[in-house]
Amino acid sequence: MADQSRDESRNDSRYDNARDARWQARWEEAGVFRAADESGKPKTMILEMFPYPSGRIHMGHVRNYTMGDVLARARRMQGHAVLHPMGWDAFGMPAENAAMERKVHPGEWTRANIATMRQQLKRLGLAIDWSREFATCDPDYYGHEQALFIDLYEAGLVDRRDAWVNWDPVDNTVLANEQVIDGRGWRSGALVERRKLTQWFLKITAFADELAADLATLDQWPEKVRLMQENWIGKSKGLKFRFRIEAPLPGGPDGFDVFTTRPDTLFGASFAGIAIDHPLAVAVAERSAEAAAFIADCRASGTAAEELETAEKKGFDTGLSVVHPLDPSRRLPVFIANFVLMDYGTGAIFGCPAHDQRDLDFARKYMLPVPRVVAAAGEETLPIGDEAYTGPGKLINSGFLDGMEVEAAKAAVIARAEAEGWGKGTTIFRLRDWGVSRQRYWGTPIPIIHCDGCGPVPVPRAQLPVVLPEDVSFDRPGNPLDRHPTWRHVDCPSCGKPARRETDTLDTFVDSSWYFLRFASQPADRPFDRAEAESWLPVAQYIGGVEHAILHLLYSRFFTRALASIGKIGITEPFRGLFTQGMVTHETYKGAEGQWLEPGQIEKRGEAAIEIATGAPVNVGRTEKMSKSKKNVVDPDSILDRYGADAVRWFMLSDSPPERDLAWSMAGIEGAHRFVQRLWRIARLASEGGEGRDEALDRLLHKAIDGITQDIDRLQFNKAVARAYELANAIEKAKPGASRTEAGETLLRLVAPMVPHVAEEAWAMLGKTGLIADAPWPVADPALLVVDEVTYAIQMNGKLRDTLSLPKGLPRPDVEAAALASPKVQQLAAGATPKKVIVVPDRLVNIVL
Ligand code: ANZ
Ligand code: ZN
Repeated sequence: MADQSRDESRNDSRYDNARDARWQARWEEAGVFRAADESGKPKTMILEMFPYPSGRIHMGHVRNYTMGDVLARARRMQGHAVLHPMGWDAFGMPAENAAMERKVHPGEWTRANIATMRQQLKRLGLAIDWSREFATCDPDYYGHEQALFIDLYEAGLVDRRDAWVNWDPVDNTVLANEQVIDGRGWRSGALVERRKLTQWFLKITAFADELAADLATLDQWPEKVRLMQENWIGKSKGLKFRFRIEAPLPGGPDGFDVFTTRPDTLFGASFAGIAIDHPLAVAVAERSAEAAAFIADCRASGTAAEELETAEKKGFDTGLSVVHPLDPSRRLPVFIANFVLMDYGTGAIFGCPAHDQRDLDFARKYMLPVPRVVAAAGEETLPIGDEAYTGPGKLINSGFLDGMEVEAAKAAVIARAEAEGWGKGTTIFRLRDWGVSRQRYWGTPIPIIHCDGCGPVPVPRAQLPVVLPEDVSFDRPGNPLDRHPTWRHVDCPSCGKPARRETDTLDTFVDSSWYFLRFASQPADRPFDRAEAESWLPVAQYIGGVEHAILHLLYSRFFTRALASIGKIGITEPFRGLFTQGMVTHETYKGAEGQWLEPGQIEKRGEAAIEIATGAPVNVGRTEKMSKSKKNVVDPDSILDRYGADAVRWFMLSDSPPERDLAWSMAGIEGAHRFVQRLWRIARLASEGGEGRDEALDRLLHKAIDGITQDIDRLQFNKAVARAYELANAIEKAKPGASRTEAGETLLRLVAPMVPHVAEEAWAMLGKTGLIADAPWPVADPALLVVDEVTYAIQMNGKLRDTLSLPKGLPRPDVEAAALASPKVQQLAAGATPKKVIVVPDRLVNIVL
């Protein structure tokens, strides 16, 4: 087929992108990108975050998958066995919404989208092992996920407990926080209620400490992502202690625990605060209509942490008081306070207004005292104004702590609390257990059966997968699994009596928390084979959007670790390298009536533009992320039709550093298209052959090999592109000859990972046997990389004996060897072996005899 291709294209003056499909078919037939256990080769897994099959591929996907593809192709050429897979994150809400809106089954909608998007991706010529493709909605995939869920359940890493949820009373469903807009359901517009429901949780908090600590080992991750994860996990060290209530409510609790990160400020306490959901607040509200009204009022104005951050501080004085643990003669009033969260720490605090801003705002409003207990030198008598003092200093007005620095005072209070038995040094985390229950149809059924006698019982493994029923209706709101006539009725696997299937499905983030394991190994009878998965993992380079910097990555890290803790896998971190790419953006256009216009509806006239249909002037707006709502999207298919895969790929890599946004422009894609054609012409120049060398071109070529190799290693594709342009320019200017031929052929190999189709075609035209995808990666000759010469002073025992002109940046051993080989040195040394040779790079060598 190579020869045929050569005959057909040999005399063409252009590369015809109709040939893209032929090369794609050729790769597929030859199984070039099948990941195999090629013995002796290093194994490298390159992964881009798998797409949600929403309908069509967008330019963001194109950019993401092109980057991964360049790396995967380069690694193959560099002699690695490469695994570069693709699949579909196929469960989730949009499919159910489509089902409700268009009366189509979510599965049908999803499958159709996958078919479309797979075809689109294939047109890009990605070096993917399609034999490993799967969708998370395949019963085969989610059946294995159910098995893993049961493994975790049996290991005690799954929990079932009550949790507050956002309940939409019209749609009869639980809403995620993002689905609540201004307190109303995003679809129904109904006022959302807070309800307590029994939910399934994965115990991610059991690994909170490790997940935080091991961020330090992820040195190939962006610093900002590690920081975001660290903040999300939110480790705090402090003191947990008990306040005793002086006169408890009859039948009510006699005290409560608080958590503080500032035990040093305990003498500055002027009140205690409890959350509106705190058991003591509930007990107070049972006896006081006023308290109940206050709590209801707080609840109505929102209880999410972000809302409370900005809300006005409000409190209700319970009339109770607690005893100060360091000074039993003092009493502190207890308030129900809106800024205390029930699900952090213990749900209760002591307020120290002088040194905490929220407490200060609160104290000013309720006219509580503001005693200062920490002061910088000279500020001991300075009163606190509107701003709490949170800086360093020494303790004052604090009995036995007076004169201590903050850190010493913290330790002293913790030591005293522990010695006297009223408190303990504690570390807490902001991270919460992962609520995975969704009252939804289109997800992995949770493999549990509820029996009145036995409680929750896991589905026996032999009965997996628990398959979603096909015959469901979406004509009514709520979970179709709940109202299916037969699906939920089963016998208890344990006692055989009639029982009920769990109808909650798993959060789709569970599906994406282990898909890399299934890509690496896909036995039929278990989720993955440990040894095979370990041979590919951890993923050498993971690439995706920064919007997944927290949840998806944290859940994947947790899931891997949880599986490791039960001996299923021997790695704890799934992704060794992580790269977060920028977005693809485009100008926005508005017509005369203020309506959004698509790029295809306008014509640019310099900086200005007109609407093609009407000739009316167009308002050219900001360059923003491509989005359907602003109509500033460019459909990959239409660009592929016109310019071919290589031009699109080249443009995606060329204009911006990959971590930054890339502004789509017609000028950019046209420039990329021109470069693809230039490559073709360069290949034809190379095919002319010739004798004679051109040293300058040789040097430039080897500089390009060295530079492009490093750029690709660092994912700095735009730099690699710039170097390819530089080399192309030089080749076009060079005279025919061996150097030009060599440079042309080598350039093809260097850009093959980026523009694989034209590279294959040209390779074949040049009469090369085999695919360029399989060709070895060029290696730079170090001798051709050195540029300048420098003069070295050669000393013996500190005395100048000779000077040598050597290449700048020459490696130490070479410098040493050159110095020892100098005739003058040889003569003076007279056969003695030097004790030591000191090399100061690019300056001097001192030989100590
Ligand atoms: C007394 C104190 C004095 C505090 C002071 C701070 C400064 P991080 O660092 O985020 O862990 N806190 C504890 N539990 C809370 C809850 N459930 N809702 C709202 N606030 C809570 O913050 C720990 C501090 O946040 C704790 O230390 C507590 O206030 C407050 F000068 O205790 B502190
Ligand atoms: Zn039973």
